[in-house]
Amino acid sequence: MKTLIEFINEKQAEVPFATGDLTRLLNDIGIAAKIVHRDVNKAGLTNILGYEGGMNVQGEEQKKLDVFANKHFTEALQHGSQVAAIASEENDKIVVFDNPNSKNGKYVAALDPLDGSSNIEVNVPIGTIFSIYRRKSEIGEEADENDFLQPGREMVAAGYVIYGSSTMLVYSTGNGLNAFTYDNSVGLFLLSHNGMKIPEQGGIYSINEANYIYFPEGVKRYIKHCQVDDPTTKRPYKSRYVGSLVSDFHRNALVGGIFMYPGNLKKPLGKLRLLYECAPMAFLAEKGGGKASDGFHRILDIQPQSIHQRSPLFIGSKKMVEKAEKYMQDYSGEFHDTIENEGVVEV
Ligand code: P6P
Repeated sequence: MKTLIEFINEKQAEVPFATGDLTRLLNDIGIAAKIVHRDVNKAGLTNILGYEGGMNVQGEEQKKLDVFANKHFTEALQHGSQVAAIASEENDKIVVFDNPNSKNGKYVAALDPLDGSSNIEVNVPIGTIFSIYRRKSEIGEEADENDFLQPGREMVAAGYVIYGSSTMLVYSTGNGLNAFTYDNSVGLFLLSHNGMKIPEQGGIYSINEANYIYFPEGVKRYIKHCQVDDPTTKRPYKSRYVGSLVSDFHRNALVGGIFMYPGNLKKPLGKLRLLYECAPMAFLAEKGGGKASDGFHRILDIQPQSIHQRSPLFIGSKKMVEKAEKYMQDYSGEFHDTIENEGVVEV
């Protein structure tokens, strides 16, 4: 079995002029993941469940584990000094690391430290999402918000940790998608899926149908397309919805499927955040042969206007995303202009 570090070092050897900074950065993320795994895994036994008492930029009450995860991933990235600043779901503004070494960091990181934290109390899988960009500001200077306002295609690495029946770290540095399963007995992430490929077609659709009456017509018709009884196209598909992006994505990445969090008439850009949820998952989807769009625009081509900007998300098996996009274009074309008026700019 190959450890995460052995694998990263091996891959670094394949990348010309790799300096090892990204390797150290990914190693630091692996360490923070182990710390969060330890406490997520025994959350029921320790005083780590419940509310921290604060409110994050999402207007959501912060869970103790949200703050705990944010602290450990932030410290891991600051300690490593490859990262000059981070943007996090849990922080209103970017956090610029002002220690001398971090100012020389080549990268910035966008984080959702603990996505799906509302599921913690009921033992449903939750996850950490991270993405790494080369900074645009001068090395040696303090990083700034512009370092984060890059289209997702500029990402140099992205990944997620899923704290589920097993804890797994899935990441890509641009060449394929690889997954490591945490072995508690040795305290190591071991390579379990080398070169994950997202099936082009799947049999699962994943969407919160409680919002059905507000969905665009194209989404309503695509849902009905999934439910049609047509064995020749293996429909009806199964409906599966965990309510945790990382978990819903991970299942579809392994067995095929589509996850949708569309915009609706009340919230045209939906709920999910472009920078630290949609873009990293889109990067991973594409590296695994899948697809990700907002119904009209490739997620990785959208130019973020702000670090907490929202985006509709259709992600997973390529053919299923393309089918959903076709329904959006045929029945909800007006939505294209609506979301561009909300600030969606494709570059
Ligand atoms: P809803 C979790 O709160 C999250 O940010 C994602 O992980 C998940 O996909 C989505 O929100 C679930 O939202 O509105 O269906 O509860």
